[in-house]
Amino acid sequence: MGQNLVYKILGEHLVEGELSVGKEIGIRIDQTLTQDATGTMAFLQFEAIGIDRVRTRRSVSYVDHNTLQTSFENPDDHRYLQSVAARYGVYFSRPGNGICHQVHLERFAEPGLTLLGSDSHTPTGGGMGMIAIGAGGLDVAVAMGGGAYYLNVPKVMKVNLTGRLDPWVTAKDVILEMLRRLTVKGGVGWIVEYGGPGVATLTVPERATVTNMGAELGVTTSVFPADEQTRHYLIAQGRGDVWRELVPDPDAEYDQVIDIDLGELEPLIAQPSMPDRVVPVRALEGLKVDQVCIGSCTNSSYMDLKRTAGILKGKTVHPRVSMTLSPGSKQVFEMIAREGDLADIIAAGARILESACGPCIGMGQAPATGAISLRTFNRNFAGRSGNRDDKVYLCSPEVAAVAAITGELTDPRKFGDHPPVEFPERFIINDDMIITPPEEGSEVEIIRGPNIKPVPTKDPLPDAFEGELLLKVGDNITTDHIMPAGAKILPLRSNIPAISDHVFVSVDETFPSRARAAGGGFVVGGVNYGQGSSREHAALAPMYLGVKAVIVKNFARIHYANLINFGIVPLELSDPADYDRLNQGDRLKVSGLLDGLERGEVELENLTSGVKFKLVARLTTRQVKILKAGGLLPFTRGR
Ligand code: MIC
Ligand code: SF4
Repeated sequence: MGQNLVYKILGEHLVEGELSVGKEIGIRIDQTLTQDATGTMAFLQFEAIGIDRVRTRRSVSYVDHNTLQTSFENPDDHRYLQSVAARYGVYFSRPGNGICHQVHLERFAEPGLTLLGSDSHTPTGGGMGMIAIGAGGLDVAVAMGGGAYYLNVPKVMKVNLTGRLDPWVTAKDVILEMLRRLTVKGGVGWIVEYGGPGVATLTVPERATVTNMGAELGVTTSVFPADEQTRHYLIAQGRGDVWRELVPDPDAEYDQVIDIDLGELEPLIAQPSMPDRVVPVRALEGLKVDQVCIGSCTNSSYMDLKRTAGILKGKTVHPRVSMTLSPGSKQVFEMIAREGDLADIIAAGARILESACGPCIGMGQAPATGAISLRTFNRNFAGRSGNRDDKVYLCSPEVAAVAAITGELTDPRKFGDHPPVEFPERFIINDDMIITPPEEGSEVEIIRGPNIKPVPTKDPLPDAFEGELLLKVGDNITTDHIMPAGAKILPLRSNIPAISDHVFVSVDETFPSRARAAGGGFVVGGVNYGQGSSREHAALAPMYLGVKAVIVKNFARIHYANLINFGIVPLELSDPADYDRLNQGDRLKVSGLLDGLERGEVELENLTSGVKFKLVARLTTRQVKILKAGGLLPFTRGR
């Protein structure tokens, strides 16, 4: 039986376990990436583990999220990150150099390697033929220390691409089509491998748009083969030497195969406020648009911005519309500047922002009350833009740019000729904004600002605990609900006591004070609980408030691991109907944990109603040990 690409790369990196679906394996991590919003915590944890130098082939620390400096916290964190990188042997990408995923793809990604990143969109690297996975900061800290990364072997879905995209139809439409078919929970437990003759028609940055937004499907990661397109891109990046061909065996097996004919796709758009609410653009034509934001790790590559410029050239942004542009990297920014495209974009009236995440994470550019905002990003979760009642739509740069001119959602195919853009033979290569760490870092002083507080830890797990059901929520709760981001809260990422005042505030403002008053308790939720980002603060801060267990119908992958890493017991309802037998304010007791977690079943008693039932604990032996130790940090230190 032939091997698929996913198992080939996993197999080359296997250090523990066997490649059989559902089984836990440990894999060696070649590269890591961190960013400033998750990185400060990750490096504090790395320091706490107590290893003298990173043991990966390459670790890169990026500053791209918390770039708005309204007070001292963010710049202090940047200084900490720069000094800690030099101390421990990590490459440091300075603020201004661009969004981690875009820069990593350009300068560091290599076919066949593994990459673990403390950001859920790390799978962008799958566009380069690597197994690139998003994880919590603590998992990345362990990997930086040379530890394996553990995951349950996912099933592999082949997406067989045929045909070729029509003009005005883009890679964004490929992933929106995937979201339309599979939904935001459809990918949990899967890796997607793209294949088929259509693959050869997509450039590496286009593939990266697709793998990037695979995160929104809930998949562990997505991967494309490394082929002639990959070689061409690497040569254009001056890195042709790292190319190697990587394709599945001709008789490779998959757990499922689905087909997408690229030639049948049309421009698509995701409606508020979930990335899977996808419809054809033509179905919403005429919708008045107030804001257009182009950028993010999904859609701010060279070609994306060249096409945007081609559409805007000689025109003016519609009077109703406020348009912003955030180039994905300094490389892209410099190239469109030198080639004159930036001038066309400025002349059209776009507001030029720095090369960073910006509006995608609510770092400015919140839409006005009731405004319709069209963004080329990957997430439109309610309130993420900074406005609780926002109406954010997700689409391609082409759809966004055309709407910026017409002031309303327009099928771009009616706009005229698709701007002709050539893929560059050579990108501008200048890595001066990436600081190489010194050979020997032990003398480097680590600079800490006053907002940087130690990582809180937890005691070992008791056999039973009781407490109040503090909050009951529904399906598809995101980490943006649990631990909101945005310009006001992000500066507290390195201060858990302070950030914990914001847990669940967009769902219930009283949550933090009630949790504190009750001395902690339980949270109950529905399906796909914790989807979205990798931010471990969505586990750490509730842990700090005393949340002991989260009981839901099922979990999203990264958040599930983060809960375990911080000693919060993740439990599933064995019968989804039990959800209705739990009410906010009930007093609950979970018992028999020490044995029960190993057996996979614990008992829950609702002390308010007198009802008892079983809860499922879906944990590997290793995860049980971590929970018993009080989390991954005490567990790792203990070893
Ligand atoms: C996001 O897109 O939600 C973020 C901000 O990049 C997060 C990481 C974070 O919360 O810092 C992610 O995707 O993991
Ligand atoms: Fe940054 Fe947005 Fe990408 Fe997250 S999704 S890394 S916030 S650009």
